[in-house]
Amino acid sequence: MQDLRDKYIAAIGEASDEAGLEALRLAAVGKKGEISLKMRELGKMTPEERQIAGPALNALKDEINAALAAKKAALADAALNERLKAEWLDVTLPVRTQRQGSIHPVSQVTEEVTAIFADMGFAVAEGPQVDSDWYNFDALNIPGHHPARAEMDTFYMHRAEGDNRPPHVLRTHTSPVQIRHMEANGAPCRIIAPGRVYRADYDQTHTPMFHQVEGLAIDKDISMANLKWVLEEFFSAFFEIDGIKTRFRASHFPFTEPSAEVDIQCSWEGGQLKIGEGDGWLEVLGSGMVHPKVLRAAGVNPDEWQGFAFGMGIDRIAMLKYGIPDLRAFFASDLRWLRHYGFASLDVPTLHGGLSR
Ligand code: 2U9
Repeated sequence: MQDLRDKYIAAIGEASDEAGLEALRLAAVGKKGEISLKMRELGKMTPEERQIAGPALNALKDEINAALAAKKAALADAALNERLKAEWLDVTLPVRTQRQGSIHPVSQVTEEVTAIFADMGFAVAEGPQVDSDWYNFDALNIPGHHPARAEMDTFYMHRAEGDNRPPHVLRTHTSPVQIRHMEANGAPCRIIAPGRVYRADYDQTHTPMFHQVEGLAIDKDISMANLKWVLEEFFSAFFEIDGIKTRFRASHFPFTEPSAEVDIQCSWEGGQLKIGEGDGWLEVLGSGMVHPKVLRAAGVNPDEWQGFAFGMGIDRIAMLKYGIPDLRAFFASDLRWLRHYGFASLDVPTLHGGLSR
């Protein structure tokens, strides 16, 4: 027994890894280990012999198990120390000056738009990208039979058989965000809702996911005149050109009455687009006075409140401002493209610091 003890205590002391330690455990106290086999021999002994050998074997087994556990803990400590030595990090190092990642033009333009509207008192509202067809359509005065439902090429969520919840869709515009905002906060309100929207459409000028920003201002006496001023302020700040002219053309949307499509002044000389000069016009936005039915659906009394709404494509205005020719490149995750069109991550656009650095 003394030999067994010395052999295993020495071997455990010398074990250099967990696998070696486990092999020793099996050889000593495993089912067919040497000490276990010795314990089986107890049955063949006389009661007197057993009284001496039994407790001695148990004590030996306990001693070996304790040595194994201690060695296991020591090996784990040593392994952790090795890792800590290899994986240390100096958090006091200065940041890298070389640009690594960059800000996507859609993120940059969303920040720019947010900064400009924040300056005019608009808060940012957000909502779910999957919403019920009530929030996406009915509340916006687009009933079930309305052609706009089909025109918007809606993605419907799959519903299991027997699921009686209302149909859900990937939102086709950010308008449900404004409905939810009015429902929760009532009037007056002044918000923009930027975010992803989805329509089943894919060609040179359409992607199934794109980005919109919509605006909503509700108060007692808001008119189309306020809308025109806000939009002209926005375009001048966004394109960094003073006094951009706008043109309002009568249009029709189910959620606004009256409705107008808005163009900005531009020239097309030598095949090059220049914004804010010349006698051409470029359509950039849809807008109007919020339809009374839409206000009522959102729990706002249209006899008391009125206001304007507008919507535009963020990807589209990003292309115009930064001269990006191909919409699909926005979503191709091509690193060379991102390095070319991306923005420095520490340069946050602000009105006083400059938007498009
Ligand atoms: C509420 C009430 C009214 C938002 C509006 C438009 C006109 C519009 C398009 C521009 C280009 C979508 O990205 S696009 O294809 N949008 O023409 N959007 S008025 O009207 C609202 C929104 C919310 C509660």
